[in-house]
Amino acid sequence: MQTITQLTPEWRTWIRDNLARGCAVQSLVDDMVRNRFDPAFASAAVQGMLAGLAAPAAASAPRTDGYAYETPRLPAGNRIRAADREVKVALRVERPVIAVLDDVLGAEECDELVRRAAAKLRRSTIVDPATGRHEAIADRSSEGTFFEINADDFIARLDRRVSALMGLPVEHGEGLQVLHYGPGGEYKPHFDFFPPNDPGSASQMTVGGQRVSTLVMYLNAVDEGGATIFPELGLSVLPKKGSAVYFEYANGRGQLDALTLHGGAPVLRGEKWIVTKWMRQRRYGTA
Ligand code: PD2
Ligand code: ZN
Repeated sequence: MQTITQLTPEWRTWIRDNLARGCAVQSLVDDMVRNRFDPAFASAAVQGMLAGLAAPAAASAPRTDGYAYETPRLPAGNRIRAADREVKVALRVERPVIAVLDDVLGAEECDELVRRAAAKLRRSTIVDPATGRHEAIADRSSEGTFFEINADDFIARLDRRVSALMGLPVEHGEGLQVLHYGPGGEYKPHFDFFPPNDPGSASQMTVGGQRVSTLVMYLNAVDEGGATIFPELGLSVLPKKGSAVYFEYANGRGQLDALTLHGGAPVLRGEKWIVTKWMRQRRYGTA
């Protein structure tokens, strides 16, 4: 049975009204699943709206759920000088803040990352919302591996470039994570921030605080499928070797943008390799 991974305006209103009435998150998720919603999507959607509602609404807040858009951390312009490389901006979305970027990595850099990662891939995990522990689940059918910040000259050069692009110091970054998806591999829609009401989030945020932005860089072109999807926007970014999609979801007030719900669509043919950088509010690494 095909499950639903998109919210209509009616469902948004239904979730918002019920949360405002004090209904339990799980009861809303259960109702949505009974109405054919994907369970992980329903949970992420309700948690995300709760995050938006719980955030203090500024008097000048431009959006109904209170997220105030500030100047993006990604530099302005058609081209961005990112440390040692000039990156081209192919697309910008203002609300939520998303950009598609070309030439973030050279072809040889992509191949080198794949070569290094292939030797030490492990089944990917997600953060269990209840415990904060990393668990392997069916929603994320990929394998991955991390590279410590500044692990060596090659990784340090990429960390510096990505930090310049994302407008935050290298030390705010988690180590680069390479992911590999085979045919059928996917990552169901989710938020990259830690939902404030999940019991497991606090332990994730003790070092570095909340995640604020993501850069997903594509290490190969996928034969069919494998787009990065933003279900709230109806936007699909197709993998292109060396290109990337950037999005940010936490502002200076600590509000979180639920419109950045996103996922990795199933790989229908071929394979997909990406490398991801997540930035934190504060210093995360020891670099
Ligand atoms: O593989 C992707 O395109 C993807 C999509 C959404 C990866 C992630 N999120 C992630 O690693 O957080
Ligand atoms: Zn993600």
